[in-house]
Amino acid sequence: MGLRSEFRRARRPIAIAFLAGALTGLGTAAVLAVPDYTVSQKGREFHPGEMTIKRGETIKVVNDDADLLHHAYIDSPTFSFDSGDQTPGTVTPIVFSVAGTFNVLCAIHPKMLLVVHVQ
Ligand SMILES: [Cu+2]
Repeated sequence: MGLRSEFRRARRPIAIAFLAGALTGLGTAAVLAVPDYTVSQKGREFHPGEMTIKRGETIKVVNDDADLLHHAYIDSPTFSFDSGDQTPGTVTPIVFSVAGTFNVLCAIHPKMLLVVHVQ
């Protein structure tokens, strides 16, 4: 017991506080670097109905209907996707890894259409 143990005890909380600050900083940088593309499913429509992004970017499809189930899918020769059932409030990220123009459709509401241009 002496100076050395007092020093150790005091030092640990400072290290944890520093780490928390560093992680928060990283989180902010990641948010700034990645564009946030969000499409809302509401009233049996996608909002917006058309979007242009770059290859590798992600669109988050959000079921904003309070009482409707949706089911987003893409069926094209170069890129396919199937969300399964999207209950109200569900956020479905779709990563577009292939360039081209893709129709995102809803398996439950045939008139729902989101056109995505991937550059
Ligand atoms: Cu739908």
